[in-house]
Amino acid sequence: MDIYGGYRPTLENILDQVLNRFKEVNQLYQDQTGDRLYEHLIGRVKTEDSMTEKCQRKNLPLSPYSALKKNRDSIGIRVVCNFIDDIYTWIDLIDSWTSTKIITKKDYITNAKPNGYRSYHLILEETFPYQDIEGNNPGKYYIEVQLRTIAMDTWASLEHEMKYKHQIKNPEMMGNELKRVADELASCDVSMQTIRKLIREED
Ligand code: 0O2
Repeated sequence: MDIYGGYRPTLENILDQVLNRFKEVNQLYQDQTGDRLYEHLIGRVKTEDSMTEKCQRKNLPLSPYSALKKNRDSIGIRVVCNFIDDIYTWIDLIDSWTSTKIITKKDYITNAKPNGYRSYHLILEETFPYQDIEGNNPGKYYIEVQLRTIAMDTWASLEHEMKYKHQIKNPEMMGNELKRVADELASCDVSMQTIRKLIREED
């Protein structure tokens, strides 16, 4: 069964447009200030298997409506920044986009998850000139945006890898170790931020 009900090309198209917008904003910021607002940017339409698994996990019917409306991360973007401040600059910028509505904000940077996961998550709602699953045209689509520093991203990638690909023999010890590393990396992020501030004050 096609969990996206034929909408995948539309989702890919929207993803491209949103990625281009982030690239343009970054370029404009760089032209104006000399600094980049992200180190790298990635995006994906969630795979059919992953969306199917998520619907099953949440006890949702396996339907395009569940995939596109009940779940709001069919389109996902990850903005990996050099410094913590850049994440909050992005949030202010996105907040100012008149065509985009931020419908949820989850600040796992100020409030890290108990396992040490840090990131800032937004769900955006935006109208595009394509019919949506409810028959509206222009249609409403959701985009999940994850904003992180390089250090947060490194941790999340390794933690994800270990959690899903390895049979952990001592999960409690590994969990404690991962949490310790997450806290050390968070402390490095704060130090790097302070160094940048000091360098900027010298200019
Ligand atoms: P994938 O394959 O990365 O897309 P929701 O999505 O709202 O139904 P939840 O848990 O409320 O579920 O959303 P939340 O907290 O915003 O987190 C969703 C995404 O954040 C996950 O997507 C992961 O990408 C990432 N994430 C959250 N917690 C962790 C964590 O502890 N470790 C790592 N490595 N990533 C995390 P998916 O759909 O799980 O997977």
